Order: sequence, then C-alpha cells, then structure tokens
Amino acid sequence: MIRTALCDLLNIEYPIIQGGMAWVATAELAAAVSNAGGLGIIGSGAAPPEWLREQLHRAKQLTSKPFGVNVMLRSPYVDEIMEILQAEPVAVVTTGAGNPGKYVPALRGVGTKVIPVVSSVALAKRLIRSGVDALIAEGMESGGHIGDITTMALVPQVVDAVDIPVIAAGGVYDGRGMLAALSLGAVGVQMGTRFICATECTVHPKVKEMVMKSKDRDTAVSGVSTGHPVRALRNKLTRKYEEMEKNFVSPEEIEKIGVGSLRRAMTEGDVVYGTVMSGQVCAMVHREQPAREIILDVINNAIEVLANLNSKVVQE
Ligand code: TUI
Repeated sequence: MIRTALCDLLNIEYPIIQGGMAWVATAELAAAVSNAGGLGIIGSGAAPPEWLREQLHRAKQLTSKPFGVNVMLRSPYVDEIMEILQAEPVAVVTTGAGNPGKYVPALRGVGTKVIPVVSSVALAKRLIRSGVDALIAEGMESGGHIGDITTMALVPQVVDAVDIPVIAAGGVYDGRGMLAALSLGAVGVQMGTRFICATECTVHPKVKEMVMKSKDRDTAVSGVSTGHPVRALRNKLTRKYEEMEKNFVSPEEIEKIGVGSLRRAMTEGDVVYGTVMSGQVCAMVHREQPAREIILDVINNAIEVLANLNSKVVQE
C-alpha cells in the first residue's frame, strides 16, 4: 500500500489526482477515477456554466466519493463557474492558467479545498499568499498550457519554497514516476495523459488512437511567442504554428488559429487541424485501460520498484 499525507488531506485511498483536462475530463472519467480510490477531476476549461452544472449532477450520480473540478482561470465564464461551485460545492477545486486568489475565501468557506497549479517558484510563492490548501507543481513535460521548467527541477524547488503540501505533475506515467515525485518531496502526483486512454474517458476515439501511436518526440510546444505555450501532439496545426512563429507573425494572429481547436480535436476527433494536447509520456501509453486498472498499475508498480530500490542502491 502506498499512502501519503495527500490521502488524508483529500480523503482518498491513493495519492493520485487525475488532471482536469478541458474537453477530455468529463464526469464519467472523474467518477471512475474517484471510484477507484484516486481523485477524479472534471475539467471545465472554457466550457459554458450550464455544461459544468450538468457534469456535476452526472458525477454525483456516478460516485459517492470525493471529486473535484478544474477551473481554467482564463475562461470567459470564470465568475459564473465559481458561482456554481459555491452553490454546489465539490471536495476540491484545482486551478490553471492564473491566480485564483480572489475566489479562495468563498471556495474555502463552502468547505472546498483549493489547489492551484503552478509552473514556477515565483508563481508558487505568489499563489500561497491567498491561503490555498496545497499546490500542484507542473513541469513542462505536461500537455496543454505549460511553463518552461521540468518536473525534476521544479518540484524540489517548490517543495523548498512553501510550507504546504506539493503534488507533482508532468511526466508521470507509472510507479517509477510516482516514486520519483515522492523522492523529490511531493505528497502525490497528478496524471493527465495516461487517463486520456482510460476506458471511461469520453474523448473522441481518434484522440486515444493518436496518443497510443505516439512516440517520445511526437509532441511539440507551440505559442511560445504569444506568452501561452501549449504542448500538443504534432499535426498540421502545430506545423502551421511553427511556420507562423518562424515568420514572426504577430501573437494576436497566432492566437486566432488556436480558438476552438481544442474542442474540435477532443470532441469532434479533428486530430489533423485540432489541438491534441498531450504530455510527453504519451509514448508510454499503448492501450485503453479502465481507470481502476491504471491506478492499481501505478500503485503496484510503485510498491515493486520501492521494494527493489534498496537492494539496487545499498552496496555492501
Ligand atoms: O492550466 C494548465 N494547463 C492547461 S489550461 C488549458 S486550456 C487553455 N485554453 C486557452 C488558453 C490557455 C489554456 C490547457 N492546458 N496547467 C496549469 C498551469 N497553470 N500551468 C501554468 C499555469 C499558470 C500560469 C500563470 C498558473 C498561474 C499563472 O499565473 C499568472 C498570474 O496571473 O499570476
């Protein structure tokens, strides 16, 4: 058994949080992860408030375990989303792409744990000022909107800079990654990419297929020049970004080609001209598996690796 302080903080069995992937992490996936003993997260992305309300109701029908919602702070609906989360509280709110500071008192007031995602030490120091419960330190191996520091370098620096629990994200696929994260001082991991191919994940099948076929160098980071770098699987759209950035096209023009492209890929299966956000561990994902199997695989692998670690490092 692998239990950490995160299990007690969130009232879960295993120290695994599922990433709140926009247009990917629906109620079905979140409930399956929570039912399996992890923390499932509904990714609200830039979806309208009605969508979230429906997802919350569905998740409550599918699980009696704690689950969470990820709020993308650059969503045009962020205020309405936060209002819903006060009226219908969830166990945990994770946030991305901004500072949740002004919403923290209200969320904590309804009993919700607030856990922002950060990609640098400076962000970590700024975001803990509002009294959040924990932080997710996300390395640039992750899919989606990323910073520029790797998980290996970022996690111990965030752990040293704050006195609240830190969860590691980015580049975690199995028990080896989980143990590495715990070694760096994290109390648990957040995994996104591996859960894209969970049986319960409602993403378009073409996305799962593309992830399962991908190799180590098949992701690309686009949009560095716009200030909002995004990691996604290479396709015609990422090549278009590359070309525009090489030709110094203005950030406004570059951002335009991304509008609606995530939804197009994830829900409609346009994996050629859509944005198929994925982390670098995509290459290790070879098959679809139920969420429960994914979680037990990670935990059992961690137990096995841990048992062998001592004989590997202790030289008599
Ligand atoms: O948020 C993510 N990953 C995401 S969000 C997303 S959807 C999206 N849609 C449109 C534009 C951008 C994204 C896809 N993937 N990861 C967590 C994360 N948060 N990484 C970095 C940050 C971050 C960035 C700036 C956190 C705080 C922050 O604060 C800036 C400030 O205002 O203080």
